[in-house]
Amino acid sequence: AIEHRPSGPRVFPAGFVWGTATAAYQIEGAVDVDGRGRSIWDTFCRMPGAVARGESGEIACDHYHRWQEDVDLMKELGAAAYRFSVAWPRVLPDGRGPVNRRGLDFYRRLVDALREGGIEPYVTLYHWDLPQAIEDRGGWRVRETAERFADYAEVMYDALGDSVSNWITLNEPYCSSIVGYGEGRHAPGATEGHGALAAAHHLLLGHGLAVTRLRALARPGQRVGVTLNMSPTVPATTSPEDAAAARRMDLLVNRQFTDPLFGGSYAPDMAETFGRITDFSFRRDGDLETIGTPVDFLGVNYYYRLHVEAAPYEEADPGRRTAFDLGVRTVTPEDARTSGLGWVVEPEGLYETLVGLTTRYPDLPPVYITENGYGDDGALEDTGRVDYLRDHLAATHDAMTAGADVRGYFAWSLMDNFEWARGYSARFGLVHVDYETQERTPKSSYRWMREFIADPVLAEPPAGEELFIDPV
Ligand code: GBH
Repeated sequence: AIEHRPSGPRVFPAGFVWGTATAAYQIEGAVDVDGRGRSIWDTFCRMPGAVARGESGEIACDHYHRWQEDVDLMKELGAAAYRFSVAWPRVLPDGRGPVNRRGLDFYRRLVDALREGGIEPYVTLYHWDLPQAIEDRGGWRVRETAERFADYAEVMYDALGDSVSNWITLNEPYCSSIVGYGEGRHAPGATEGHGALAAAHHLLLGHGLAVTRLRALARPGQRVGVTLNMSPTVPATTSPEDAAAARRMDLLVNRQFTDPLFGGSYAPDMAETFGRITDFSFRRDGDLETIGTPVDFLGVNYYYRLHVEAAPYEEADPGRRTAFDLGVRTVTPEDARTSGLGWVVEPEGLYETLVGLTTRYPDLPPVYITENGYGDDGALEDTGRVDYLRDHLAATHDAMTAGADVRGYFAWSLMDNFEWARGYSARFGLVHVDYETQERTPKSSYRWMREFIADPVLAEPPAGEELFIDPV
């Protein structure tokens, strides 16, 4: 164990990057405007039962038209950075071939406004909205999609490379592959074992190819990274069965991605765990080298830990009782602190993630927390969100004291938005959005964050109180 006990207030270093994050399909709306092509999320949202109440990102926050107001909210917050994603089908309506100039113009306007406002853009190239035309050719199941992604990355660098210095290839390849092609809970809604693992591999490959292309074009000081969602797993009991179940879950969510990206090898237990559903025929010589192409930073999205117990098929998580039956069930520990959505709130999991990555991968690049946030039903007096942010910032600082090289933090999210399969009922914003009027109203958390960014220090809690509980 690493000693990290804080003494005195937690002071974040000068130059630490503060920002907020969003994603194209969750905020833009305007799905049929200016020549945008269709994405797999446009299709998925029309599948009966796929999204709560049949909602979709068709209008969302109408950010495509209201971006100036949203940039003003960021300026007022005092954030030095903003992480957003580009909708691939806005730029390449068929996923490849002719470029849609009007789509590019939107991102040009946005980037110019950000820079004028002193806000550094962090651009995610892929936050789940695959062009439907690419899905029709097999989507991430097929190798060709990795090549098309690298081509698209180059189109974006040509268009914005003069003004954007921070590029993120993928957001959460775990969700795009396992949740989308394996568990069927995200677009394209498939429940395939081999297909989902092939998708994970091709996403990693596409990332590596894009890094190589972007690196070849980049000017000095420009950087390329990738964002992963990290959820440490905890066995529910001390039984060896639960320990093994937690390890399978850790492989599925975390190590499947981090080992080839930063450890130079596929995770050693891939064959043992997934050998029944795939022969890994999608792997080719040289892929591992491409996937492991060094990056300038790792983006970590952290929300929760997963408490796992072994379970027979009939009792496994319903969402995972697909081609991905891993014999696991996630449980909420008794007395757990939970968010407005029932998610376990455990800042020590963020500490564990940051210190764990640092320990496990000696060549780990600097880390940015590219998402961290709290979901609820949208109260303006969102004390639960303030507590969540404060405690996770404390955990981040403690991880830095313990040796983790963390350079920035992006709160998810600037404003309430389309929360994927949950639709609009789950809200993560620092700013409330009224979807009838599109009125934006800052919440308590927005004001808290503004004060914190202006003076990023967490005072010591009074005796007897705790700012995030020490990890063991
Ligand atoms: C992030 O994913 C996403 O990057 C971001 O777009 C999203 O808004 C944010 O989290 C908040 O959720 O079966 O439909 O309940 C975090 C990882 C993985 C969490 C999928 C929710 C369950 C989907 N997510 N998970 S569902």
